[in-house]
Amino acid sequence: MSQDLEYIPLEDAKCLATDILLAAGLSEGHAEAIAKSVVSAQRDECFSHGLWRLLGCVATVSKGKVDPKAVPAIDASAPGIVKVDAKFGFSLLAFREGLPDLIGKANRFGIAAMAINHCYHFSALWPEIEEITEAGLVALAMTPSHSWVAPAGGKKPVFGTNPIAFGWPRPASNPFVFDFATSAAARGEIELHRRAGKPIPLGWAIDSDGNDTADATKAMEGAMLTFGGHKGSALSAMIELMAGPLIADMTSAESMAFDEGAGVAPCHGEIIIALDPKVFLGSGMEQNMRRAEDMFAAITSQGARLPSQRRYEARARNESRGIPVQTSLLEELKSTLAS
Ligand code: NDP
Ligand code: PYC
Repeated sequence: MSQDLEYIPLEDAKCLATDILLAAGLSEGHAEAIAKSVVSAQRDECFSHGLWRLLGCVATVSKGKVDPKAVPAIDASAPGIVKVDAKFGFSLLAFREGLPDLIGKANRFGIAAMAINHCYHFSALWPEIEEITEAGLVALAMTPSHSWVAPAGGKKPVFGTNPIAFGWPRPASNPFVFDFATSAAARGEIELHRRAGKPIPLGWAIDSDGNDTADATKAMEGAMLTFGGHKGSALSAMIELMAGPLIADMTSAESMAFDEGAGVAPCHGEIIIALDPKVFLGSGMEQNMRRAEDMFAAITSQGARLPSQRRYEARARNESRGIPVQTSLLEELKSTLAS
């Protein structure tokens, strides 16, 4: 597959993504919410959750799994909880619809959680985290996926690639944000290696006989591995529990069974927790936010980088020069409009 890159204006990328999603049959709300996420990821050079994901969205719709026009229903009746039933639509519109209540409750009670249920989920979590830090809140989000990942010490998939993301608002800088899969790499990374015909690093996955593999196809047929051995494994289990049974939604294994071999986006829940430092700290807000800045300075002053720094640099670069897209991917995306 050609790795040649083209740089396309941000607005063109948004229009292309929206057109593809509308042509696939998604409602305007879903198309806008999805386009915003995948274009942001492409802009920030997070390619595993960028424009390429549109192909998966189109397949998820064409296989009749997702409701492309689902209207999320919000229940904000409990004090610190917002429940959003995505009604088997994609997750991003449900997040957008529930966000004002999540922020309002966090401002009021100091802490609030949003449970999104019955959603097809394929996106990076940091765009959601950034929307919460923009409101001055600390944020934590997590979600299961499909059971592709073996627990540490085992060889059979139980967990999803289960991302966890955290954000801390900073008065004079981009927020501190990290967002990573609890597998050694996101499945999207392995898929991109497969598409490019490249080997994957050892330690990411085992083949179906339980042997280490650098072959992306064999890795996808076998089992992925957790990051950090038992530590990633325990975090992954926590995510299954927090965004599964705690919110009465599917685990990654249940999502895989629900898929019935269609091979489309996972369907499950997501939990997002927001904390308002103003409520925790009151008059101590400024002083304590300064202490956080001291910690960031202790990291960066020795040449270490903060998570998301690479992403923010890519954003600054690409907002003016256009966002990088592989020529072959661009052609593949445009061809979905012709079919
Ligand atoms: P990466 O391993 O690429 O990066 C994870 C995080 O670590 C990023 O915040 C990154 O910041 C930071 N980071 C990387 N290198 C360094 C470094 N040297 N020093 C400090 N920080 C660093 O992510 P993954 O492949 O694990 O995940 C990619 C994406 O996949 C995530 O956005 C995640 O949400 C998504 N995902 C979604 C799933 C879903 O079910 N919806 C499932 C699994 C993953 P930076 O970006 O600046 O490099
Ligand atoms: O890259 O692991 C992944 C993933 C799963 C669901 C969406 N992305």
